[in-house]
Amino acid sequence: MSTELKVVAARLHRVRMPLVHEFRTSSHRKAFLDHILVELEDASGAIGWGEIASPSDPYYAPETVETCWHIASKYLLPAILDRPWADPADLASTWSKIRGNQFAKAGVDTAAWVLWAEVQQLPLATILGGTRKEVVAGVSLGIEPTIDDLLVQVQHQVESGYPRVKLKITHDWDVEPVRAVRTAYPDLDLHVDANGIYTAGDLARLQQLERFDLTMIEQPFAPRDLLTHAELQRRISTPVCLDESIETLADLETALRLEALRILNIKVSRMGGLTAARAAHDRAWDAGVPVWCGGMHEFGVGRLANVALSSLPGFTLPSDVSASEKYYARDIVEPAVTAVGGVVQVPGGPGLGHQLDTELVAANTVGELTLRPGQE
Ligand code: OSB
Ligand code: MG
Repeated sequence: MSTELKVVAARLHRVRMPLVHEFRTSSHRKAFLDHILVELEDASGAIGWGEIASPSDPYYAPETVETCWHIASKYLLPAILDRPWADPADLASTWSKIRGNQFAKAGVDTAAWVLWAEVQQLPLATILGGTRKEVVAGVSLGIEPTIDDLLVQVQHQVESGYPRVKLKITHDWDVEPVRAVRTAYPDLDLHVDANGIYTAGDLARLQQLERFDLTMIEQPFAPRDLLTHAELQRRISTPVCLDESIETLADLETALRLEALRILNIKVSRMGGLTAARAAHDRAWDAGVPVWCGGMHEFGVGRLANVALSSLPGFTLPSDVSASEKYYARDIVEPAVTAVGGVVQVPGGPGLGHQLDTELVAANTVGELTLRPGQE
């Protein structure tokens, strides 16, 4: 479409929401999240929302909520304010000189996509090229105090209908919990995620996981350690999946060349937005690598962007797009995102397809900033 858009006002809202269940990985622990909602307003008055889903601390990626606020308010938003554009990909190219800062970029890029969809009155999934009407969700379960606590969580999620369960693992929480869950659920689609805690010295330990018929082992080694991922993949038949390692298309190219992965986790946040996430999907599709959409405990805005992305044809594995209620007592979108039998409907309405609960957002806002042209 040739409509020209122009962002005439941009707002950042730092919103704090408690998780219904504390979440622990090999690298961090959290009970509440501060995500930054990005609100872009077009000259026509249309609004697009995006979500910067950075964790508070730099343990998953180098960014924090404060660095995202700084980069968005000082660099990303000033670069796009008052600048005519016709396609969200044009906007992302205005900040091509800004290195890294993928989470901050992702929130602004998503808001631009949603604004574009709103102006065209089309669903976000449709303008991305999505083909599915519904997407299959899995759940990601953190490290629990005991194996019995973990089994309670798995039982709850399996009874809710989720067909795939991912378990967070670390040095003292790998073979035993995986054995316990596999014994209780012999046929469950089960995978593990180490968030990069292991090193080359742990290859033999990771090989012990082979016997549990896992769908994949996600990010066993540090993000930049592609060679050890390739070494593990040569030694095991369980597919290695990369998450933290892949922040750019060039990272994906290198990993494919090294045969360091057989499955790709695509996160909108980690790739720096929907434009790059879709490009990663296209490249993986060409390479014959199945993909799924990872999550960062997004609030409703980021969650619906993940659902839209997951409707692209290459997302053939269950994605971390569980229902809102797994994370939040009340989500910031109305209606909340729901899953029936582990299946989430792709919204058919324009933009994100759900309304923002502006009252809840206002009640949970802990910081706000408005930028207009000339006032940056
Ligand atoms: O590695 O996928 C990860 C949450 C925070 C940081 C890293 C990860 C995760 C998850 C959550 O696994 C997935 C979800 O949103 O349900
Ligand atoms: Mg992961």
